Amino acid sequence: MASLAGVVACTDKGSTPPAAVTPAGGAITNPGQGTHGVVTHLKPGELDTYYGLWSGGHTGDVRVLGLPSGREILRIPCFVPDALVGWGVTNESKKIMGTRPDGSLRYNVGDSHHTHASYKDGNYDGRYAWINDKLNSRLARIRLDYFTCDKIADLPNVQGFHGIFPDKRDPVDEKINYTTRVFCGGEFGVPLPDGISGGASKDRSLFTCVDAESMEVRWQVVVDGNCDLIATSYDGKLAATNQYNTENATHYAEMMAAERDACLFFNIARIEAAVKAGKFKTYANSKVPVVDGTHSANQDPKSALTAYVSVPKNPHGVNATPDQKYFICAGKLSPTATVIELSKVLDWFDGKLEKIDDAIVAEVELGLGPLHTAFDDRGNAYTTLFLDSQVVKWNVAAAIKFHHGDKNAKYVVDRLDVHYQPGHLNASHSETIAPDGKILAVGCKFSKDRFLPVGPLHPENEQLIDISGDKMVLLADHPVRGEPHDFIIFKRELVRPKQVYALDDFPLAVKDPAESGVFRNGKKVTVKMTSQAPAFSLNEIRLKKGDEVTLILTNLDKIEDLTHGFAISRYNVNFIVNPQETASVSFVADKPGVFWCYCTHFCHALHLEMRIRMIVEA
Ligand code: CUK
Ligand code: CUA
Ligand code: CA
Repeated sequence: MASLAGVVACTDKGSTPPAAVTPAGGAITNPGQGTHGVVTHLKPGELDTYYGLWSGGHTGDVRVLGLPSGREILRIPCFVPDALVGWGVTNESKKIMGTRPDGSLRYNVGDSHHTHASYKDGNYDGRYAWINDKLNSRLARIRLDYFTCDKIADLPNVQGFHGIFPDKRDPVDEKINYTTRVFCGGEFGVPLPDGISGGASKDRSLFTCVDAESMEVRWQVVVDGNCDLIATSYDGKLAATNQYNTENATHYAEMMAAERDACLFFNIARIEAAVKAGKFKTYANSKVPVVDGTHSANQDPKSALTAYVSVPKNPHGVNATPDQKYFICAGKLSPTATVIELSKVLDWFDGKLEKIDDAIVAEVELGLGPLHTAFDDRGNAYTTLFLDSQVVKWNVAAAIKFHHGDKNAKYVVDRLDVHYQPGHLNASHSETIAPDGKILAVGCKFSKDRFLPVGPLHPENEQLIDISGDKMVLLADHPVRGEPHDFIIFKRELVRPKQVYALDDFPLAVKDPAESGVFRNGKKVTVKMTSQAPAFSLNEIRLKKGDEVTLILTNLDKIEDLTHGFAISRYNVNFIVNPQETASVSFVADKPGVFWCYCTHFCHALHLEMRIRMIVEA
């Protein structure tokens, strides 16, 4: 009953801090802690103060969490079919996901890692979020007005598409102070049909730019070594990726051969100009312009598209500090974090800094296995230490002082054990100009003994940490289905989701029950139908064996939360229509007989009675 202590202590609405917050679970404490303001246990009916967008990992979706409670509110399917909403079942969702010539889904598995949202004026603007599919090199966009996936882009020429980050503004046009591009890091080298700048058959990784609005692939950059995670600068001028495989190796042992790898910078305005000027090539399988970002082609700083900053062995995450000045590249195989000053990188591109490595303003020891870094509003960074199973809080300014010889500069502020082996972490509005320094979520890869045992597959353990004080305080454990990797946290005021669709947004909408019917054109049959609780507009659907059927269903109910489902027994059809939404499915009526079609979403006292028959004549 230890957790009850947490319940009793948390009687507050969150506006004024309670006298003492007992961490959920009771047993986890950080001795010597005083008052902290984060309440994880909400009273029934209370709403969370933050949204969390969580990558879904193997399920290829985005999970929406309420924070600080950690309650999962929604899953937004993107890359993998979803039986609740009929994602991968309806024609509309299949069109977004992509199909083969026979109409089946091109892919029905995924592996999503990174989710990030669109920016305006350096902060989230609540328009879009994006998520990657590492497995099949796809980028999905979520529109945050409906919390649905509306477009998926396929990246050509790459495998192992890993990191993503939206730009935060345009590098040239003063007026464009919001996200217009999403940058994507291709991790695995693949053979390019006819090479670039020599070495025809050498495997290559590419950095890809996708247009945030159209979701078309705008351009790509061939690089030496690999791409991995991505960071973008607040002025829109720079993007960077950490490189752990500057060796261009195909086996892990060789990937660790070099003592230092790189953080690779991209000069966005110059790349755009090169593409405009026609200085690119294309490969047979796509029309996407590909520019040359290799070392040898970018020796002259004044014309270089890329700059390779040397960082210690096999680095992992790269993150932008909220003061807009630095990128921090975590060491992974090195116990260090490297702080790179962005104005100096720009100086190098202008010919004003002689050596690009002089852009490094600190390289400090943090602990074993540093992976990812988040930020508060007080100049502190929080880095996960995978091997040490810790989060280390460190002060960036003090680290720079220490690096420059001030050995009294104590840059490590605090350490906290987490459970266990953390990968990503993120704090509220961490990578924006407006971090609020309140809560930090940590994605622990191993949960071991933290939850009831359930056989060989353990959940991961997402831990919540209060970072509002000097010391970090562990607040809660949450089991999550594997393997989210990454997430962002933002204030709930940022989005105002719509709860009812607009009929006119659907070209196929059946706007009046009187339009319902079975319309035949030879073998092609269109079924038009509406739903209004507790009935569908047709009592039966009569078909002939072999008919090629498209069934269109519009939900005419206008009330929030009044969703209907439509499932056809033994026909592999099940999807939902939300209020004022239209969806369609196509199938061949290949089995004669009588098949019940019924509402699968509890909508009304007569929900069970909401069913009709489909009669397929032999
Ligand atoms: S990678 Cu998973 S812990 Cu895919 Cu973002 Cu670092
Ligand atoms: Cu309509 Cu249940
Ligand atoms: Ca390496």
